[in-house]
Amino acid sequence: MIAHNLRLISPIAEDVYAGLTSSPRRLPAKLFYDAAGSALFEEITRLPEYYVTRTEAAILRRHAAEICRRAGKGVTVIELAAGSAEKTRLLLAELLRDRMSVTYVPVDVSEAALAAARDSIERALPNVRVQPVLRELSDLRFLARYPGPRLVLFIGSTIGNLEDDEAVALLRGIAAELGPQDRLLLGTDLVKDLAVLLPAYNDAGGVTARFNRNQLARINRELGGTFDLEGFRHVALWNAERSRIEMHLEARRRQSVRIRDLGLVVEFAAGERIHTENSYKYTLPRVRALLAQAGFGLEQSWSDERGWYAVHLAHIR
Ligand code: AVI
Repeated sequence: MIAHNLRLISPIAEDVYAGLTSSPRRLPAKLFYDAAGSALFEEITRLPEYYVTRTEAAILRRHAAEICRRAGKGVTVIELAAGSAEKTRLLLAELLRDRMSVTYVPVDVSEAALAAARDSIERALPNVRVQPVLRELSDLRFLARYPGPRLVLFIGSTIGNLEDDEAVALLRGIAAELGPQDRLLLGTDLVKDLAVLLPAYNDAGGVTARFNRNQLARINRELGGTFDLEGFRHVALWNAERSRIEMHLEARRRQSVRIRDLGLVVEFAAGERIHTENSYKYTLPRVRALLAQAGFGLEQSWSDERGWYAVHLAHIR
């Protein structure tokens, strides 16, 4: 089957075909975020083990005034991979202290997440004009449509789900659209004790396992797959060499899965894994280096007392 045919079948067909026929097998993390996966991710953000969201929110709450002062008064706020935009409210509320209205542009691949973001922001902050944009982050030229000064948010540790070269390419794409008045606010998770890291990706209630398996459920729903979800074990491990948490789905037994719309049968050996996600954990020098490679200078970083997470304000150089 040839690639352009696959694209016609479904937007996920090409990635699924390429990933499941590669060795080792893999599926791209963006496959998590259909409506069901986005809802599961929201559940993850509220788990006691998942410190990421809570820690970032605390940093934003504590430093909102300074972040907004440095970003400038009249900014348009554009949030990449916005999700439910829960934490962004803290910044928008702060901006509204000095202004009658703020324009907020959440950008995401999930229509459901954008609708939820719009509803919750409009309900909580009626003076915020929400202008959702449904798209992937591969082409950022649309940023030029919005009046400056702009504050581009890439928070939630989303950068951690990208490889370094992808992260730098994305940051470069942002930098290319920004002027000297504009700012980037970047949220990064930091390297920490494994006793904290591992449970965050393997919670006792099994929500992360369901989130992981939703990739298989989605293939069943959208491409006529026959994955038995219970036939795959959720695996989260720390790769010290690469400084990342990896998530995999491991076949509990030998099995054969048919994916009708791809005309594909995949044979899994017992113990064979599908690599579904990387979540990189950074140090401050590494963040500074990534930003520098993309043409950004670091203006200020804020962290929590335990040094688990950091938020960075950057400008183009
Ligand atoms: C969206 N992203 C930052 C999450 C993370 O922590 O890497 C996705 C996630 N995967 C498992 N739990 C949460």
